[in-house]
Amino acid sequence: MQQINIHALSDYLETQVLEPWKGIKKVAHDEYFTSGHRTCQGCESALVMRLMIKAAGPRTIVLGATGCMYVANTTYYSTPWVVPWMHTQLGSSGSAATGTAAALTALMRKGKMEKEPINVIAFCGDGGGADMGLSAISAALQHTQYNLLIFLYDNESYANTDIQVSGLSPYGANSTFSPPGKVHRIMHKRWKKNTAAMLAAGHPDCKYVATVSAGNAVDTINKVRRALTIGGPTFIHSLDPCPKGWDYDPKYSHDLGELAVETGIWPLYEVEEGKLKMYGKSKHIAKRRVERKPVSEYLLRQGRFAHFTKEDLDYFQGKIDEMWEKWLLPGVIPFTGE
Ligand SMILES: Cc1ncc(C[n+]2csc(CCOP(=O)(O)OP(=O)(O)O)c2C)c(N)n1
Ligand code: SF4
Ligand SMILES: [Mg+2]
Repeated sequence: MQQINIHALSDYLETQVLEPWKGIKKVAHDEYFTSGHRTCQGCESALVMRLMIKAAGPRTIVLGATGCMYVANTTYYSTPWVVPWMHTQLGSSGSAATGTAAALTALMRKGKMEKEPINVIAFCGDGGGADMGLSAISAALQHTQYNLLIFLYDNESYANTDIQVSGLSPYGANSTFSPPGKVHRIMHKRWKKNTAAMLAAGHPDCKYVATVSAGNAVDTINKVRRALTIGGPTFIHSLDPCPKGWDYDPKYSHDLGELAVETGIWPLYEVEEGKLKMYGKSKHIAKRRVERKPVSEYLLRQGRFAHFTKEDLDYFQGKIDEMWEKWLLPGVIPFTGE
């Protein structure tokens, strides 16, 4: 069997250099996620797909795990994707990304394809990515010989199959698996997994991990561009308000994304080659330049928390206060020293 020299493969590790776009006016007008999808009105994840591929550009292959962004975007004979797109199984965004990047590398090495840096992006939902596919994502982030981006769009439930609880659903949220009852008001008692920080801390060779919110569109775009430029396996986690699962009027998707950041529930940051940088309002919160808004301003605008009492709101607020006031790295790493 022919031995493959991993170092020789570095010839094929060139990436596209995608400079950041400084301000909304500089953002390209080209669209690669267009009409033809059937997502709900106000679906933030659909906007996130549009921003993600706008940032990456036309020389990109997108792999999509099962979930809303597969089912609603790839109806027979109709798709919004203008770039090559392939479905992959619910838990396999990590393996599909690694396999695609490896295949491109092999084809270029054998001269069967022209040598060219092609972006490989695999997206997954919170259920498919942070629950079922976590091990495959972890493996992908260790394969430093490949360029790929895993993009997790987090609508905080298994939405496509009618809003079941995932490991990223927030404490207490009403879902089809956790409806509040007369005996137990709070049915979902697990705290949301700290996914981006877990992956950043646990994969020291992964050069780029970031969190985004589409309310901050230019930041979202530029983080995708940075991940693809820096190369190797990278990871981005996006919090996406979902009118159906979160139960609010679709016109408030943007507001809720902003509120998640302003209340400190969703910190915006990036970890590039081990260096942490907070972004936007999260930076001001971390530096204590601005006060966090009360979590009730975010929670009570969503029907999934309509059953919350003062006791539940206080519990939630206490957990968020702890995250910013007691954690080793406020908002990011949850240890406390002696
Ligand atoms: C192995 C497997 N189990 C279950 C399903 C059924 N299923 C399809 S989509 C989905 C929900 C996925 O949730 P998430 O990854 O959060 O994406 P979302 O639907 O929220 O966009 C499930 C359970 C499946 N397709 N494959
Ligand atoms: S259920 Fe939520 S994530 Fe799925 S298409 Fe509707 S708004 Fe988007
Ligand atoms: Mg989901």
